[in-house]
Amino acid sequence: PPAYVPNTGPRVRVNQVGYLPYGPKRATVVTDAADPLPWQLADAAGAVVASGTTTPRGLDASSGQRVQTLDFSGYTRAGAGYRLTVDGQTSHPFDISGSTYDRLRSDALHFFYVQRSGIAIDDALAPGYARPAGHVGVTPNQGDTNVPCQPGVCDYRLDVRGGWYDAGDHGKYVVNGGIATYQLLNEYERTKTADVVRRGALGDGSLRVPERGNRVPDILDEARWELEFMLRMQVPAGQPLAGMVHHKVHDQAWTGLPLRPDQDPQPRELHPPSTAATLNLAATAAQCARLYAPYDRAFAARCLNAARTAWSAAQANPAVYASPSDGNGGGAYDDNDVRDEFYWAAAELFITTGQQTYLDALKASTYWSGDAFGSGGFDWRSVAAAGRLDLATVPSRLPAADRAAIRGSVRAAADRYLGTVRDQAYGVSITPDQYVWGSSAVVLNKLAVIATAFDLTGDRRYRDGVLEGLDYVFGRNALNQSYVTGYGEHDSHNQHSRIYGHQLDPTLPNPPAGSIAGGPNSALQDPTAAKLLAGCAPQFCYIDDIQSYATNEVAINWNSALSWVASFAADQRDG
Ligand code: 9MR
Repeated sequence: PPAYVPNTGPRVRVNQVGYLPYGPKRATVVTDAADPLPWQLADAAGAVVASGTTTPRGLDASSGQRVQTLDFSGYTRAGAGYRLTVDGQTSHPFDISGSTYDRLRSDALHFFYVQRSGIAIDDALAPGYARPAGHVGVTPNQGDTNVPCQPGVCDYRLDVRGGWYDAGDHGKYVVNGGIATYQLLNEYERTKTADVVRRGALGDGSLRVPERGNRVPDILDEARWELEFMLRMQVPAGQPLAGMVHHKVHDQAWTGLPLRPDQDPQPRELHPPSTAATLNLAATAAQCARLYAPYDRAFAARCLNAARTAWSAAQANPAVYASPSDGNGGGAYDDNDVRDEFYWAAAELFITTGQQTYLDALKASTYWSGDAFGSGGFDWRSVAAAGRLDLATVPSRLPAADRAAIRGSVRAAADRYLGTVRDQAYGVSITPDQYVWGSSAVVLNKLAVIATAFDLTGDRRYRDGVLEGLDYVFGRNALNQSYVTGYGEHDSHNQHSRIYGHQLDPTLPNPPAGSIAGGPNSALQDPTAAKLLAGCAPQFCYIDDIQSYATNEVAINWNSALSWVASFAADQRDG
């Protein structure tokens, strides 16, 4: 028998949070029945308000289950506490509401505030999460205000305070900080470029951050916390490799759980610069230059200068790779193919400056005509899509014919990803082989591509695909699991984290509402998963246990994906 048998609840699987009145509404039923089954939708009072029959889908490879699907999109009346009944099983309750994603839009961003390093977390802003500033040089901390390099790497020390803790550890990585920052900045920039947006929803006063009331959109305040950190990671002028960016800063050795950041006694070390980290700064600092210009011209200018310096340094040092074995005390985030990072950085610099040199670099890139959208979407290691999406959506001096081709490539990728949502009986945007470390973000980043196709075309098939794809995240899946803390009847809340250690110490909190778990990972890359989940079908390779870092961690790049898609979905309330 398997070592762990999850409680998967009723066999009717729904989005436990809700459905938009004018969005798609589908559910999946686990059943051995071969023929279509009758289904009923009941309101909170138990009255049947809609009914129909299911569609058999056969054996689902992602779960190993026989399943059927049903569609109640035709029912549009808003309300709370609806339930579906099929095959003698009644689903968890859910809402039909235009505000289904409103709270998630801000909660998914609030996660970043609670993850901040270098600042005391204020109980008034984050009740239950107050803690002293982490890594500001107060004992027992040994950084991050005056951090030496690993032996032999450099002779100087840097003040690299601030930024966000990457995930459940206390490390801070420029590769990964980069994609998370990109995604928050793009979430903001989308409010200027897309048609269907709720203006002001990300503006000043929208988030629980200390900077609220400063007349700067709060999402920009949050992203700036990481930008300032990444800027500090740049090798100073006059030093060897000046302009390059240190790959990461973290503890010399792994610490145990739980451990509040301010109590971390480990020595901190700067790891060698890398071309990938340098280009992550070039790209995000170029975004910074255009987006902060209306609010803080000096900061925008500082960003542009850093972006240009980083670009030049990367060109002079195009193949400095982080070592895959540099994984003690922090993640490796290794990547030995930086053609996509060059493309992304060139794209952001070109959009911001309009300068020919960056267009030339784009045209020389393998990604100029090559496919930026792999079957696995995009992630911290594969970032060509980030550049491609921005070239498609942000006004620039790109020649019209080139822009048309780029937009066509976004639509083509969205069509492929949409095909997956349709093929999968759980409506998920990934194929059975794509349940990898951080699969939740693979799902969400594909949805972001589909969403961008909607922004470009207004074609509702794309919008509906995004909304249906989200249902998987909130419970329409083999485990009946909502992967977002505080959302749904059966939510992930024991994610791997040194801060949110409630499972190990009841005086500590669970992750804040709006924190997404990494999600099912067939490779079972931690001892807990390996022991308890051996032999699992892809969707079952997940456990809501704090020890399972390979299936159940929190991370900034996963929450940035959730945040982007949540913001898109919240904008779709009126149909
Ligand atoms: O998200 C990263 C995933 O793509 C890698 O497969 C995995 C192993 O290298 O590392 C993940 O990132 C982790 C990082 O290395 C350290 N901090 C926690 C990150 C999330 O688990």
